[in-house]
Amino acid sequence: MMQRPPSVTEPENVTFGDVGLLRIDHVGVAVPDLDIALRFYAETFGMHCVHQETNEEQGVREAMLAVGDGTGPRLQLLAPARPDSAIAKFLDRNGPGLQQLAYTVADVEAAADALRARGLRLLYDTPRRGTAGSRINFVHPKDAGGVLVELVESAPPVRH
Ligand code: V0V
Repeated sequence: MMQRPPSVTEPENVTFGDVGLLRIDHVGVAVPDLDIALRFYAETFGMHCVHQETNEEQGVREAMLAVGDGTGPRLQLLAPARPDSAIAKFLDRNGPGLQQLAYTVADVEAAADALRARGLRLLYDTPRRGTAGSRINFVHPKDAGGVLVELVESAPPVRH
């Protein structure tokens, strides 16, 4: 007789899908120095940078690295642009390492509302500007199992 795996649970009153997570967008790693980290990831893992920018509001210098054929989730390197930034604080407390897990969503406001309705704290009342014109919000890590969860709505494609 088939036995149900003991790890499978059936949460009650959960409507799957209304948060609208589409896929893992990127994993964010805090690094003290962006240029040194870019060189390390290129020389060690053969990853190449597909986008780089400074986000003044977030106080970060950041780079997106493609993995393999570049169609999957990316690695985001995050270096502090000023000493009072979230990344500087993270580095002071933890040192370099995994800082966030980001999911692609179609509608960041709808995703944030669905998570608020479940009692999770979103860091911003309204979305802020993320990489490459995306709109972003975050779930407080204390409400998401110790993981800083980012929601990313990509910028619409540019029409020529
Ligand atoms: C803090 N904590 C974390 C954490 N940061 N836990 C897991 N992952 C992290 N990244 C824990 C910390 O160890 C404490 O635990 C507790 O949370 C402290 O909470 P708090 O006092 O409320 O907050 P702070 O001051 O430590 O700040 C944490 C938050 C901050 C998450 C609120 O980093 C923030 O606002 N982050 C969102 C913005 C951000 O990360 N920007 C940089 C990436 P104990 O000790 O109490 O147990 S910008 C980006 O991703 C962009 C532009 C993009 O993707 O497009």
